[in-house]
Amino acid sequence: MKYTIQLTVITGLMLSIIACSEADSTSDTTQNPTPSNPTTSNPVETNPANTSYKPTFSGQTRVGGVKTTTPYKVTLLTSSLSAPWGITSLPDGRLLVTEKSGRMRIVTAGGTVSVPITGIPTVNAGGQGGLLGVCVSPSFATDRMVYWVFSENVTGGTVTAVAKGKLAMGETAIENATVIYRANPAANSTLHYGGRILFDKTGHLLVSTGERSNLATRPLSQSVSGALGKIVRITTDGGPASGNPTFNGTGALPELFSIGHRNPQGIALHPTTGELWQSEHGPRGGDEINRVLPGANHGWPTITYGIEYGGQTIGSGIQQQNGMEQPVYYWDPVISPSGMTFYKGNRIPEWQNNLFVGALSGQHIARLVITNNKVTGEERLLTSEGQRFRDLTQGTDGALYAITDGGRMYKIDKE
Ligand SMILES: [Ca+2]
Repeated sequence: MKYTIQLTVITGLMLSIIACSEADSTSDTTQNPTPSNPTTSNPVETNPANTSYKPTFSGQTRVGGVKTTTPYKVTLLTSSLSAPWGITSLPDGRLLVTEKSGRMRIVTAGGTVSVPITGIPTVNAGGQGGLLGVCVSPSFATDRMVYWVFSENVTGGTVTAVAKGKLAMGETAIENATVIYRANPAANSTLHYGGRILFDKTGHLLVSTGERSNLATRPLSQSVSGALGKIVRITTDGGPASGNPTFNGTGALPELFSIGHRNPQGIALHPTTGELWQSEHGPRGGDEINRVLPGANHGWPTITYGIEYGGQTIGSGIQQQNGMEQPVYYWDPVISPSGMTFYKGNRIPEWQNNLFVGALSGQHIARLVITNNKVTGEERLLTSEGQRFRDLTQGTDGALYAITDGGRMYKIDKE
């Protein structure tokens, strides 16, 4: 089976088209492969693992590789963004993008980048912080409301904060920006903010927070009285949403949806089940994909498949414990999974309900085939671009749009 990737660079003029083809002897015999029955070959990861830990179940890591058979086209729309961090689709087909330093911009589906949008509260852009994830109201076409996550300076350090505001008609400003939620306690750290946000099916916000990456705050992932290392579910005014799970423990916060996370930088709702899925930066060898049900404890830092970056064991060095959820999938070595989305389009039918995850250190987009809540195939896309993929979304046109730390936005669509 041969397929062609065209890389089109658009800078007002079409400058170049680079075409390449690749022989794939493993897929020749399968016509119209379905997402639930991919033709798999050797795992895409070929480097040695960092640990000798064993997966809890078959298919929890290094599943067979798959290869997209539909010819698809990769278009570089722009290289002029500055450290974009979050991307979401607007109803008219344009993309709303955050930049780490504290700006938002609107990018057309053709790659034209707007002036910065003003009116956004100051962010602390040090370290891993800044203007982070973004989403818009389900009724954005009429209410024009934007919701975003950022790292905020507060007494005692910084917090992961959530704000909202209305995109003014001229699209050059956010009006009445208001901070609606802060993930306390503050920490003297500029790392592990989490930072993704989306609307669930009930009109409430799901937000991921990190454990702030120091040994003092790390255990707070397991504390129900603090909001670090959690998924929280809040109203559009920032209060705890109705129907949240109840966690046992003194001072349990009513906004908690799940606990035991390290640094979750990707969240998405499964297209058919509606359940929340999540990507999480783990320690060395312990990056995870999780299916996050309400009330769940995802284990950090008690259980993990990784070790400290210095090589030491974490905690008791255990990978399972009663009452703690197993990741659906993990990567060792890590790929640094960031923003992610399920593909719901019909442009490339074999991608239906697949999970696409941006990889930072991995410098690719991971395509995960998921069958009955298990990963059954893995592919690495855009590996030749040399980019740290920070976030991606599906456009209203059914294409995927991805942003990179290097300031690029790509469109990935049927040829
Ligand atoms: Ca975990």
